[in-house]
Amino acid sequence: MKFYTFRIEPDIINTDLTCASNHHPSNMPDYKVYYFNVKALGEPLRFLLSYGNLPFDDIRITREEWPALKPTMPMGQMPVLSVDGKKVHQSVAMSRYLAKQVGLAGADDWENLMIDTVVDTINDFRLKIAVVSYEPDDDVKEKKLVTLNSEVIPFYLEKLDDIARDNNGHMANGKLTWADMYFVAILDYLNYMTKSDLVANHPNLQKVVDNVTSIDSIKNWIDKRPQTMPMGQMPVLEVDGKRVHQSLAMCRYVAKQIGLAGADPVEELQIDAIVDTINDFRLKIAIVAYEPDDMVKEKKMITLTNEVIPFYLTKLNVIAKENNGHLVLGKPTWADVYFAGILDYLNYLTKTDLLTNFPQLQEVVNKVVENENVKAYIAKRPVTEV
Ligand SMILES: N[C@@H](CCC(=O)N[C@@H](CS)C(=O)NCC(=O)O)C(=O)O
Repeated sequence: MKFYTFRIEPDIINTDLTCASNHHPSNMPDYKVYYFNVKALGEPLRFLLSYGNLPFDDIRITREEWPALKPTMPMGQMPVLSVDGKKVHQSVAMSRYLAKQVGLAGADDWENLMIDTVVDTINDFRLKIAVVSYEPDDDVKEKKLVTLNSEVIPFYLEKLDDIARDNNGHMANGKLTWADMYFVAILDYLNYMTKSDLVANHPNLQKVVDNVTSIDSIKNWIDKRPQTMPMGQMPVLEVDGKRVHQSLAMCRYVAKQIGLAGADPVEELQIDAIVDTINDFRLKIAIVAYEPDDMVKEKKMITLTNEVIPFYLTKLNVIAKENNGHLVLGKPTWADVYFAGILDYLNYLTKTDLLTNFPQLQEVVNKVVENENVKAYIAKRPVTEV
């Protein structure tokens, strides 16, 4: 029999889209986990590899990198596990495989069936939560949340808690298996989507969590794993150990600490309106800059360059003129700092010097970067492309 191997520029994109599976891992395989910088579906793989003390590259892909990498993944999704360079997918299938490598599979077909039934149930539960959590229409979501919270969640938790009780603090077979790892690894994601602590009133499920998190290798992994962000995204500001997110909310807060917020609610509103306008502008640029389809991008670029950019810059330039070289209230506010701070990024995205023909806006930026403290920060900050 002849096996055909299809490869797309393996040296460049480092992927192996082998159709016939004649690939067998070595005795000490080189493992790589590809996923976003969140726990979610990637965490069971990281738990299992850590449990077995199997070294792995924990590759975390940013949203910006993803469009280019997507076509190199077997089904255009992650998590993906690379075993000696062979990329495999499907988080549950990969977990089942890794469990065999680290001694957490069942001892026979029956035990494996018990594990599979509970893992598939956890996954049904996850999907029922996700369908509501990711519902884009607020009214529909509100309705769906009622059923989720009053029926679906209690039903699953009660059943799963009974299973954990009957299995002595485990999810199957009365002993530690990958079903326990899967449940505990994915629990943070379920808690995040439901904005709750799902095991709080389910002592047997809490016991499963305790059993897994008290294993030394898991404890080590939890201690050393990257702290993922409240929304899996950055920037994040840490204030006395408390992490907060959303760049505008954080800037608004910091502005209050340094006297650059408005003097009263009306002034605050005026600042917010300008900052939100700058952000609308940024998003309109980003949507074109990150468009993955070249033809579409070219078309969008025409409107962006001929209409959107001149419209925003002309408006903002008039505002800067009326406000004496500031963006609002005729005095320094965090709107000026926000604009000056984000300008390099906008120039990078548009591959231009946006302010060339907008002297009043340039004056806003000059005033910010000539501030002694800002100047000192710029002089010492790391040099980056963006
Ligand atoms: N059934 C798959 C689902 C994988 C999946 O939904 N991956 C999502 C992230 S959790 C993804 O890659 N989304 C990005 C995309 O589809 O472009 C699994 O369990 O691995």
